[in-house]
Amino acid sequence: MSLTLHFHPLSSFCMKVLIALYENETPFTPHIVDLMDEAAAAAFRKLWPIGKFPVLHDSARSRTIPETSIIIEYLDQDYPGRTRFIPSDSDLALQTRLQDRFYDLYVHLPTQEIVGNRLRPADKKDPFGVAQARKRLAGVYDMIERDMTGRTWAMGDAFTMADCAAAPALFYANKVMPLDDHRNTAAYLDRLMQRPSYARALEEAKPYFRLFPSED
Ligand SMILES: N[C@@H](CCC(=O)N[C@@H](CS)C(=O)NCC(=O)O)C(=O)O
Repeated sequence: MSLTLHFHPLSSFCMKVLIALYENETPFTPHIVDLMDEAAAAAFRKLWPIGKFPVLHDSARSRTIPETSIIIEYLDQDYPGRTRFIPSDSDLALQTRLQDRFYDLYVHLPTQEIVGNRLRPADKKDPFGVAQARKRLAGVYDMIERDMTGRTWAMGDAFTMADCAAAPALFYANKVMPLDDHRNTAAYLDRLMQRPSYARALEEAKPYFRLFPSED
């Protein structure tokens, strides 16, 4: 088994890659990184000085691959399975990458901003940043609601990298700003949560959910 994933089960971006690995039952060695542990964090930064996880290491090719979208593209290219994450048609591939960027940058990052603010000390809160993030989420919820009309997955009938990105982004976004009357989006999130690959990642994260900050 040449692949090792350095990750944490509670981390939303790590879930994105776990979904891709579980979709194709790709064998890998899981290595849980506790960033609160100084030695573990220092060892992890040697692998990827930016210090954000997940990071995939492939000992067969001596490659260290950071960044979720790049990891999923790498898996699709070098360890393909029954679920193809990037369509072979070049236009559809571009649209898939756009959807992936959309969920990462405009759903996932504002959600991270809101959660991150909850973890800040009382005198270091950023209410303006949180208000901006909530405004961003409100706008993108409306866009997703329109886009998901009559669609099963982000790209239509096929499950792709865009859905790997959407699942944890929408899961945590819904926790900090409920989807409420965005019915197509809520139904899409339900489908994502029932997808066996994501259901498994959520099940494995359960023991850590008590660490999620639920209050602003
Ligand atoms: N653009 C990165 C984002 C990864 C990311 O933000 N990971 C978070 C966990 S969800 C992290 O490592 N946070 C710890 C830190 O920033 O110190 C990717 O797609 O891999």
